[in-house]
Amino acid sequence: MNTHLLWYTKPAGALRPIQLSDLTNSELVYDQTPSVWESQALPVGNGYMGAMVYGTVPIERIQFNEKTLWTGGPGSQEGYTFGNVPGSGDYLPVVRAALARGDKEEALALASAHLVGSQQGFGAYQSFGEIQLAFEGHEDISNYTRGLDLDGAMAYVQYDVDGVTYRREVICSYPDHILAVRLTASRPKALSVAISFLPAHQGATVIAAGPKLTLHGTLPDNGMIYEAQMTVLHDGQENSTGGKVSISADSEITLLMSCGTDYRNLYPNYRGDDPHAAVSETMQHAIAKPWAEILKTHQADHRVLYQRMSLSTSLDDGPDCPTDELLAAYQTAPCHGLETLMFHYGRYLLIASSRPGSLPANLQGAWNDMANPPWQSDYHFNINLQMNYWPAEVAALTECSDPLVDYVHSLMEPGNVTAATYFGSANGWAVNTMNNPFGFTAPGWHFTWGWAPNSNAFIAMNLWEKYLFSQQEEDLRRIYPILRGAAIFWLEYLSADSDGTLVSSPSYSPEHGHCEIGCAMDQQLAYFLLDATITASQLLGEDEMLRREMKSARENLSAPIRVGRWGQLQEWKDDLDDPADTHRHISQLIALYPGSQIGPDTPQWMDAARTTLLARGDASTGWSRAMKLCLWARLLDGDHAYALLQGQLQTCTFPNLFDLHPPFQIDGNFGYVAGVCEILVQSHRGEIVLLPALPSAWKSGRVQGIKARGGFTLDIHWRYGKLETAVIHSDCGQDCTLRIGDAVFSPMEITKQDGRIIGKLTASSQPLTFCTKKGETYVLQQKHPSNGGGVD
Ligand code: FUC
Repeated sequence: MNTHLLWYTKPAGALRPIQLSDLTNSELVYDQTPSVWESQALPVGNGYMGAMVYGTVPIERIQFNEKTLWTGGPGSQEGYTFGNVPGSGDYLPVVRAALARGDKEEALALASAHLVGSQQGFGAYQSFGEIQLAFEGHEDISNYTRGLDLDGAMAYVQYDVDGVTYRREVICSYPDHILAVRLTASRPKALSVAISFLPAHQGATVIAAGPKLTLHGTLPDNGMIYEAQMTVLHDGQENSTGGKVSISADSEITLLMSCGTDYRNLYPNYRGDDPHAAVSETMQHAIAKPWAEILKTHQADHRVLYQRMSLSTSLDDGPDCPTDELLAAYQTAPCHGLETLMFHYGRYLLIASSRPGSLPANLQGAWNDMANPPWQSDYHFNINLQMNYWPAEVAALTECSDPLVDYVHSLMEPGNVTAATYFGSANGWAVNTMNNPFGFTAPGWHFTWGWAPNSNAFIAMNLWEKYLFSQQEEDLRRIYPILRGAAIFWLEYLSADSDGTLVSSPSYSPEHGHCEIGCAMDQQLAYFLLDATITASQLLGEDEMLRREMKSARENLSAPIRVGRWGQLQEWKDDLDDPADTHRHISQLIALYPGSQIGPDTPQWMDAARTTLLARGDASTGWSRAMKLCLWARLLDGDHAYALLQGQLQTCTFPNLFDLHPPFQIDGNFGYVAGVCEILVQSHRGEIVLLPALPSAWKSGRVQGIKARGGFTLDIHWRYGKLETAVIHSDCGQDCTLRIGDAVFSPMEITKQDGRIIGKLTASSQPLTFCTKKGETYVLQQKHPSNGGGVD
């Protein structure tokens, strides 16, 4: 099978509907039937824009988004204060005092009343509209197929009517900043179509003039101006009336669509220019190019990122059958090709939803067809946004995390007001559980999910990882002010507990509780952040005084990791964990993944993490399964990690391979990619470990282009469940420390490019450290290559 292609023999809406009860034993009951949009349509995107292609006949529907089209924020009818409620911070000492005297009920009541934000004007991510293409007479069709080519970044639909083959291709180009649709017919003069724009919001106007349609509107809620222009290039006749453009072409039609809003990510107004000029200019550039050039530029741009990695986990990928059938069959007969396809799909989705200059990927990436999407399709900082970017560095898509760096930077100014308003920090910055692109940094409007001071540190972890992988000073300089501001927040927010140690108070383990002092996640993230910022300041030779303060705070933190009475890793400072608890958040294991405080050299903590994970069980919602996949990989248990991976495909994946929470939430797609990478390579504890958690089911395989911290790119080949060869490219000339697990046949040798042997490694031997030169390649292979002995 082609592991870079999703394909179907029916349009969206005609696949067998999914019964959620069949799919998931999720703890969140979601009683809506999944929509065709979320479960069957296919996504294209260029970071700025996203579109979902239905592949329907006789009317094709292409629903589209532009990432900045949001209700809420400044100018919102409801009013907007960035969520901040002045005076809230007066209650911080009062809540702390209640906790200090052990009155948790009183602390929770006070916190619920006062340590909350205002929901006013939070807003939601919006659908922009839909392009409809009506093909008269295309009722009786045959040989229907549609698909999404991940390598070519193109959705397509093809079918026959009366002996003519019709094909449409849809792309969303980053270099040209447009959506483009190409229509062809195999017989001259057989192609005609009526094209219309359906705006998602009332009050928008659509004007058709010549070959052009313009959709223009202002969101009633916040006055945001939006505009989309579509130009139809063709070689036939056109007729534009009643908001539609009808074309009868000789052989081909190309639609180009550009759209934008007057949003600008600039505090405090978040408004820029009317989008008309920019949208028109983009269109002018695009219409000057033939389709072939637009396509070529688009695919070349996409492939620079997409082709950096390749993966196969088996000699036999699986049958060449439609993706929905493959997924259905996976319930009983898992095929490795689908596992690989899901991996490539996650990489594709990140490229399509996060490119330099765009807003970051939100809860649904770039795709939403509603006015009130689940959780506003916002930026959630208590796991979801972080998970979106977990694959970015290790899966060689570092450019895709650029929007995250810019975005977090933009939170510092509004976040400083929130830090001062709620957390007693005049000089730091904060963000909490939920955030919109208008600087909403306040706690959420319910304390029990909305209070999340650790969010700044948690997202800083993604940024720090960017530097750990790239080793570029430029990255370090970009992220340092963000880390520094977050570290200052913690220095000012931390308070002394009765035992004299520094704690986060109040703290609330995400979505789980209780109102406590020093929950594990807060303490672990404070530790991580201080530690990383100390290192960063040392590397840059800056902030010596501050560094001293950070060191002292780090040493005085209440222990971030504690082992409790049933051998579990404690979620709270007090030993409160319930062994029967199966909550989806496992925030106390952040130190295992994505953090790095827990590792094989801390066996007691590894055991405790395992005990916790076993108690929580495998069943869960989409993102939580993906997180458990990453965690089991870090516990070096490949078979358990694989069980999670399989479970995600069996219970949390729609036929279009979107992850479901339910409903659709994209974090699980990204967490899946990160988890597969953790299975193949780990590098979070100062050494590169090859195949640390290889599932026994993945007998033979190859991964190319995977990244390791320290600036290395690896190609790894395994056979019979054992490492065959590894090629290590040194991207920045750092020393390399390499370890191989038990999955090797015989002693292995590492050689330089010139063939000289650097050293030997055997199963479970000590790691080998060697110098590398930037740009050079090092090869690890068996000393006496085996000719097998097992079964592939
Ligand atoms: C977190 C999770 C929920 C959901 C929401 C968008 O708060 O606890 O399960 O994923 O984000």
